[in-house]
Amino acid sequence: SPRVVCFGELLLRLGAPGHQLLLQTPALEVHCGGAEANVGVALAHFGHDVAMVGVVADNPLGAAVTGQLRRHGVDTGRVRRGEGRMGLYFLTTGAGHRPSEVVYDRADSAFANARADSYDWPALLHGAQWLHLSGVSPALGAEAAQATLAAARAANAAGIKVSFDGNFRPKLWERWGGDAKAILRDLFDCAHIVFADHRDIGVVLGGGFPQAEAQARVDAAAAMAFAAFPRLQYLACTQRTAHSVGHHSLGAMLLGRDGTRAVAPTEELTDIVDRIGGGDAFAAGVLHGLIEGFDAEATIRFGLAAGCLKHSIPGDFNPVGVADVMALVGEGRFDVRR
Ligand code: KDG
Repeated sequence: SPRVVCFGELLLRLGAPGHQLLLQTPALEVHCGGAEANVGVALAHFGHDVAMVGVVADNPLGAAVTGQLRRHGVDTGRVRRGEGRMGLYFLTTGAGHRPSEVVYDRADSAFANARADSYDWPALLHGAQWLHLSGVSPALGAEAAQATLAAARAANAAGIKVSFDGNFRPKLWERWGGDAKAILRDLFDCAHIVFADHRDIGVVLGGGFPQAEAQARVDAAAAMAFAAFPRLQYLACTQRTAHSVGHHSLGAMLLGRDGTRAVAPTEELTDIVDRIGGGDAFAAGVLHGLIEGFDAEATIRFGLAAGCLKHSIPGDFNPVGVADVMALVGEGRFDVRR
């Protein structure tokens, strides 16, 4: 049985090639994505047993995406076919001072259409140690929100640790008018670790955080989260400053209820090829550290290194192994000795 189960929507991404605008040329590059699937693929490449739970369209597109996931080592036996279409997103990659742009085209997808009571969570989670969820799924509609919550609660009942990536997507919530604050709050309440910064915590717990230095704001947000959610043990986040589309500074923090506070030194990312999925690669890296029993310092450095590597790889997935991440760590900047 799988060690990690990821639940979420599988998406097709259609991107304008290079730095072109959408439909500037007749070509589109096809990649697979979906935040939770991205985490699953990264973990599979780190050598973990990962299974995906989800619903895809009953057509060749659904089969193709499922096949891609399988080829990356993810168990797709729990991905079923359902009524509805594959969700798409269109990507225009920015350059210089022109920002990237994402257009969602995913209403009525097989995943969004699936009824909450169509998942048998005890069976789907059987034998797992971790369940990874994100704020994307509950943003898709009432049934998807209920399904995500049912998954989290079933995991709690079975003693399976829940990893929750805030991934707040206002564009999706606005479409159906869901109560993001209340629903995300219930999900945070089930989590052992959240990937969230002060903005995500602000959405669920309210509270503007003082215009303090970035790390101090995360400290304040984490303290609020640990007080509000007794089950929560860890909060991890990256801290990003975008200088231009191709040049970002990226740091990361891991905070623990027990007072753990690990900060990975900020990296300069120049010549960014593709930043999409960077947060998912980071989450997978942190989960790898926790699963393997790295200390907090090593965990956050591994997570940040994994996230940084993703920026050099086209597509959503981060198909790199532990050795690739360690090689980056081994350059001295990411010192991950146990
Ligand atoms: O984290 C990457 C995701 O943003 C991408 O795969 C698309 O899942 C997606 C979403 O809903 O934004």
